Amino acid sequence: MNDLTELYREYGDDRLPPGQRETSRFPVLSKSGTPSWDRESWRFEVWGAVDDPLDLSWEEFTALPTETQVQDFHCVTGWSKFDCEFTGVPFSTLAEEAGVDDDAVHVMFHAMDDYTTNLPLDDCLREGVLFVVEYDGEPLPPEHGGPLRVVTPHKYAYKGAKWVSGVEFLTAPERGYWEKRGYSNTANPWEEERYA
Ligand SMILES: Nc1nc2c(c(=O)[nH]1)N[C@H]1C(S)=C(S)[C@@H](COP(=O)(O)O)O[C@H]1N2
Ligand SMILES: [Mo]
Repeated sequence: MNDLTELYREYGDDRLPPGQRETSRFPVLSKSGTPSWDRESWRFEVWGAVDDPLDLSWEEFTALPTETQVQDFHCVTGWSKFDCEFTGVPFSTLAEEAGVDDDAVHVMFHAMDDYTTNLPLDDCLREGVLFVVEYDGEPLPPEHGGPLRVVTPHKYAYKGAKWVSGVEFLTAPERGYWEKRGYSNTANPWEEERYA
């Protein structure tokens, strides 16, 4: 088990970012409800500035090596949940599988509910960025993004796409769903980068 709860030290003195309150619940925030999926037709794709685009079935995806991490979760609406146990495939593992091009600088995550969110490639390659399949040792609940979601402990949680279906590597920055609608593009919780 990898403990990432000390990650805040890079950004500030307090584990709880400014303007946040701690909750023990795990609230659900979705722009448009929980999409349905089935194991047979589910696909996960990687495309764009890569040598080997991927198109994986659920069986193929879950054959990738996973790790379990404990990390904190910060929602831009003001709550933080400490000590979430997530099991998943590190972003860096998928990047290696796909062979990211030298000119890739940015990433767009795509989700089954037509949500998108973007991050610089460097931010994605950090240890805490996981494609999560389990929460607290159980399959990720559908309302929290099951079967597969992204988590980004160094950013507000809108940078982590629930129901993620694909990753696009880009040679120039682009903005995702909330980033186009007034949320901060950079989303650092310790700088309170909430709205642009
Ligand atoms: N696909 C998708 N991912 C999403 C969202 C969404 O609406 N659709 N909402 C984002 C927002 S604003 C937050 S705060 C977190 C909430 O995750 P939770 O519902 O598990 O708490 O998911 C993020 N990822
Ligand atoms: Mo959010």
